[in-house]
Amino acid sequence: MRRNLVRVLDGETLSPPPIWLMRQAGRYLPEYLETRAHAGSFLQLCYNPELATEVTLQPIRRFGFDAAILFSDILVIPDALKRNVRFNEGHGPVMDPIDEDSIKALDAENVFAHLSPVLQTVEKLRTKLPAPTALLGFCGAPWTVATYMVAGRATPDQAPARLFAYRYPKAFEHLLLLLADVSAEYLVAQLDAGADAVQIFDSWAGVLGEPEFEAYAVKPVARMIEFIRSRRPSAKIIAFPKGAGCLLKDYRRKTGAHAIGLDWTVPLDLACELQKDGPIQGNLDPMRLAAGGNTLDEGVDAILQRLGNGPLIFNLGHGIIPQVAPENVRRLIDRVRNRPES
Ligand code: 1CP
Repeated sequence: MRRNLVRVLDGETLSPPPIWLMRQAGRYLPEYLETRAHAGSFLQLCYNPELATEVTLQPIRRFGFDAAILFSDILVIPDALKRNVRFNEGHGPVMDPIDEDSIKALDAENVFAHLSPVLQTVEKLRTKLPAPTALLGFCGAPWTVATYMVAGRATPDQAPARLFAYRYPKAFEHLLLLLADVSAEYLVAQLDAGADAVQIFDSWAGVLGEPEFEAYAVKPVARMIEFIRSRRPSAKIIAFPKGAGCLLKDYRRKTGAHAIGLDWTVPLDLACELQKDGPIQGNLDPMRLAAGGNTLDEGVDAILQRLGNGPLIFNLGHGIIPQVAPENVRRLIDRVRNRPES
């Protein structure tokens, strides 16, 4: 069966466009909070195929999105690389900050044994999802994952990783290459386990200057996509370089991604230009979803008017925030699927 999301990734224009939302499973849903309380820690939830399957399915049951995204996190890779990742309530992720010597000592040997519960979740999901619902796998882009590994925590601008990369360019490049290779293999494994497509999240691409964007955001993602294509030529890949702005222009050609995820700051004119080269995904401001009402409707209508006549996957420009009322998500989906004639 050719699922709608895959049809758009193949270049088709669908009206209405398929819709899913980044962070569609998560803290804005009461059923998520309940399951999470049973799991113990957030990471235990990620590594429990039964419960991770359940929280992936929750937004599908409630809203009938066109795609489910595997419930996991980009930081399972540093966790599998033994960086002692923890998620402390209210403080975001923390891990042991990496230095030059610990980069040399990184050992990718047992990464796949460690990640096998996540791959079991993908297999389970494919048997439980409704047939028309696409399943998305994902990972973080090497730059974004490296920023957390260097700082050992969330930061507002990834200054520690930017500084580290200038001071220790060789070690930093080694880290990016290792992450690219492990992550590419991980995505191939997710595709083999039943994912219809995969998304590479480069959430921190926007803090890089132009030469650094080329070296740290474009090159490693291009390397990953080349590897994935060499193993699975029909693999469908979405890349989301958040905050890339005008550097988005050559990103698809340089990385080889099928579809480009756009954050909410990307002007619809630029989005239209990018759509001439292939499918795009995005880009409603998550705060419009939180605000609801006419603010939400106007944002949806503007996107559909400008981008609805080309290959589009409707999404937010970044993840749902925990304060969002579930009824706003219902309203968004209804608006996308049954937009009044203008
Ligand atoms: O339950 C909780 O309190 C934990 C909140 C949470 C959730 C629900 C975290 C911690 N991760 C997730 C799940 C998650 N993370 C998914 C699941 C699928 C879905 O979208 O429904 C995905 C795809 C991610 C990806 C992720 N994790 C990214 C890339 C996307 C983005 O938001 O930019 C990043 C940067 C992370 C790191 C991370 N994990 C969690 C938090 C709070 C963060 C961000 C830390 C920061 O502020 O820098």
